[in-house]
Amino acid sequence: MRMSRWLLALALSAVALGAAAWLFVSIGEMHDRLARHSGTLALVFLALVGAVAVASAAAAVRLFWVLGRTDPRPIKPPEDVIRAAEVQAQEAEGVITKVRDESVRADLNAELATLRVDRERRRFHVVVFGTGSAGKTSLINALLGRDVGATEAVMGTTRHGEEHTHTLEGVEGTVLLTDTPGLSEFGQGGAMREAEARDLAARADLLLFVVDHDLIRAEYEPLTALARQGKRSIVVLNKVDRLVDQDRDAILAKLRERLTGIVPRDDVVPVAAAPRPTLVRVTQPDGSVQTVYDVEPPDLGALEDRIAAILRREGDVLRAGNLLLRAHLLGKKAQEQIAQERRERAQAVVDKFQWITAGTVFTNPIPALDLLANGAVQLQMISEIATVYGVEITSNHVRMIGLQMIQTLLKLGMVEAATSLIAGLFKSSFVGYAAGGAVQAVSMAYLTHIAGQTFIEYFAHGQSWGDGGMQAALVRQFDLNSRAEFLQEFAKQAIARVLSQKAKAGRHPAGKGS
Ligand SMILES: Nc1nc2c(ncn2[C@@H]2O[C@H](COP(=O)(O)OP(=O)(O)OP(=O)(O)O)[C@@H](O)[C@H]2O)c(=O)[nH]1
Ligand SMILES: [Mg+2]
Repeated sequence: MRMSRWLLALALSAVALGAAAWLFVSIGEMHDRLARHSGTLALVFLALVGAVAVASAAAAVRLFWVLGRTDPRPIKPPEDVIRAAEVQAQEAEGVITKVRDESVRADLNAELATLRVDRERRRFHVVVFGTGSAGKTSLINALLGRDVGATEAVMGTTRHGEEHTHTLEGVEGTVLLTDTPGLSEFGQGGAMREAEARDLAARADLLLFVVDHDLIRAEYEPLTALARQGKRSIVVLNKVDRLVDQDRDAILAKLRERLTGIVPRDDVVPVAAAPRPTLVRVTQPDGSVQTVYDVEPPDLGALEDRIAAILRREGDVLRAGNLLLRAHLLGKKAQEQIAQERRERAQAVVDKFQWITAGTVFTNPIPALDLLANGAVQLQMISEIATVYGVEITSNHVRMIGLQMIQTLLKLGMVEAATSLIAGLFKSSFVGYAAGGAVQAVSMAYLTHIAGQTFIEYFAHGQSWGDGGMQAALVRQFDLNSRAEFLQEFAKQAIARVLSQKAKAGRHPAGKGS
């Protein structure tokens, strides 16, 4: 693009030079003719021509200067993006304080601190990303000029993201180069490493997507997804030392064509991060011929220029936009952690009450309907789940939704359904325990479990039952919790609990007596 503009400027200069010569001769003739009439007129004419010439020359110089400047002016980031990033970071900070797990909270706070340092200092996060063995670590080693990471022919050499500080000529500020594990690795942990790599890529200010051939599907999909989300990316065709010029150009052309509209042509660049040594024959001064390994230095010129040009021009915009995105992602991560912690605590509440129910029914077998109608256990469970979700709920409200739940369970025939499901299970798997109140105890515990799960969903979704109201929510939970393996495990645990309670109850009087 720039090349063609230069050629055009040169062609125009040649035309202009010809025209100038012709003009010069004409001006001379005109001057002589005027001088014959009046010397003053001739002088005025010359002065006018001189002024026009100076103005044209100034315009031409300016044009060349604009064309010749290596970079257009840097783009300033919009103020509102910077402010929005600040607001998001503050919101994230508020959410993080509610995280209970100390080590997770410390990690989130560390991420927030990094975010704030990145805002104060000019630091660019450049993440090197791509399939296994494309040469990501080799590229980082070459950029840094020293070996910071192991490189191997096999995939899966880099196991975790690693950050290295780098300075780049012509770029004001620090570049933080992040190495990532490869995409689409097979075997254990490959998928987890890929998830980590994608996570790091999502947070990059600038992405270096390394490939060592034309794009495969496993590369095209993440690259285009990231680029479409607005992630600034340079596609690096590595290992070009292995290719003859013609093949290198063909692959570059193909990459550019496939990425039309996704990655600009100038941002697809060839490099050789770690050229393979070649055997060459050298003639010694004594005339003998020796074969030695010739080690070529890395060839990164095009890439370094491109990174510098992008960071100089768009660096601040990229940084601002990305600070906003990272603050948003951080807030979301903290929210997810809180949701998970609450779910775990709420789950523990439900577990506690389902086993209390099992124990109560087992020791004094009362009809299911009586237990439901009494409902004290269920009401207590609702209050405790509400507390986990930080919801203030009146005892009247608790009673109301508790009653509504019992009515819906009855209306849907879930008491019978649960009892027959459990009875069937006892007949087939727990024959010895079928006597006494075991079936009823387990059935009631199971119903408490279903009701508890439904209440967890209700509070987790801001006190909403979702589409179809409480009835649909209950049916969903019944479906989710009626798998044979789950029921089997549930019944096994329930039996163990009631038996141990019974054993304890049996031991007590004896203990007192002795
Ligand atoms: N011929 C040639 N080989 C290269 C070049 N760059 C890297 N390699 C080789 O490619 C292999 C993989 O390089 P790595 O840098 O480990 O690749 P990686 O992408 O970090 O791999 P993982 O960490 O496993 O994802 C090594 O054997 C390197 O020597 C290059 O420019 N030319
Ligand atoms: Mg690596």
